[in-house]
Amino acid sequence: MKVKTLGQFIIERQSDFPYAKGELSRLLRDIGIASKIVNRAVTKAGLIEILGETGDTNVHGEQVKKLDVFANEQFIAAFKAGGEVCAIASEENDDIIPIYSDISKNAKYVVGIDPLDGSGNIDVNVSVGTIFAIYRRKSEVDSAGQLSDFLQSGLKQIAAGYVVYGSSCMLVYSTGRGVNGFTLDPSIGEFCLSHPDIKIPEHGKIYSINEGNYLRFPDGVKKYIKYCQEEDKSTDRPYSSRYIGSFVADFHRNLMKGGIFIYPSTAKSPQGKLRLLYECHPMAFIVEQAGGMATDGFQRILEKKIALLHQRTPLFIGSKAMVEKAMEFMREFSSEKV
Ligand code: P6P
Repeated sequence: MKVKTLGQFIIERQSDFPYAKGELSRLLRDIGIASKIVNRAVTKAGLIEILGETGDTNVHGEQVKKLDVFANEQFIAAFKAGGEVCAIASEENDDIIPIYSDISKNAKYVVGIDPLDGSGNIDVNVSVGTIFAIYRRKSEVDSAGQLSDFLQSGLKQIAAGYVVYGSSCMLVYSTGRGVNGFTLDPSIGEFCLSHPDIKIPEHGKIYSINEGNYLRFPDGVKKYIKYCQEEDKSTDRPYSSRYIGSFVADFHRNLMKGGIFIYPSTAKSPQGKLRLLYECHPMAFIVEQAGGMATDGFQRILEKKIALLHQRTPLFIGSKAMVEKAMEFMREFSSEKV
């Protein structure tokens, strides 16, 4: 098969954006560059003394791993050097990172990013990932971006994607015209188109949820889990339970094979654990572009109101028929609105 690099693909698809003068293309290129640098560090993490903890905790009170810090620095540096971004909202930073310089004074975009999701798994060699959401700024150009540029509906995303640092390094993104996956070919240092026009199967046989929290789940979630475990050959049940504890890896597997990932509200996390801006919005954008569905159990993720930078939300995401079934149980047994 003729190799098509990410750069060639972006230029080929540039005609999809007649009004864009290449800014989005350059922004996606910048993300690709930072991802390659992070991948190199992730694959060597055990060897270059970058493991272990910095001893700091991030805004969510979680132990910060050195690779978290490194990944965050790489993406921030790439966006600053690329000149297309006027502000960044990162899972690793309490507040937004405004960007204003000679090369970014006409920057049109802001980026929400989780630079290294699942970082608790780094030391045990489980796949981790980067998740990003790209919005057009609302504030005037020729100034740094502002908080209001990030508090937009998920429907306003102009692009979203993720990188999974696993058995191979894959970049999967959408600009609203389908979902395409690129695999890094280390021999040439390029992301090459490997999964054109990704579609998630309407039905799947995998459910992904941390059943350790079972006793604290809403009744609708408990009922859905039992539904997944019942014997019913006509609907391919019982399903298989697959949960790595690394959202990007769990999401990617289900996108490829079909399945549902659920992180519901629990007693410990009444609003769920995952963040709306830079985890749920981008993954909801992607899954819908691939024919799937993403809700908080009651409402479409992309239509939820966002009021806080690090706002959390319960998340039900994956194959459309499975998310719809789970929502039936939520309506019947957990009618409270989240
Ligand atoms: P739990 C990793 O810390 C993360 O943010 C996601 O990548 C993952 O899906 C989730 O938390 C796992 O959380 O509570 O099941 O360990």
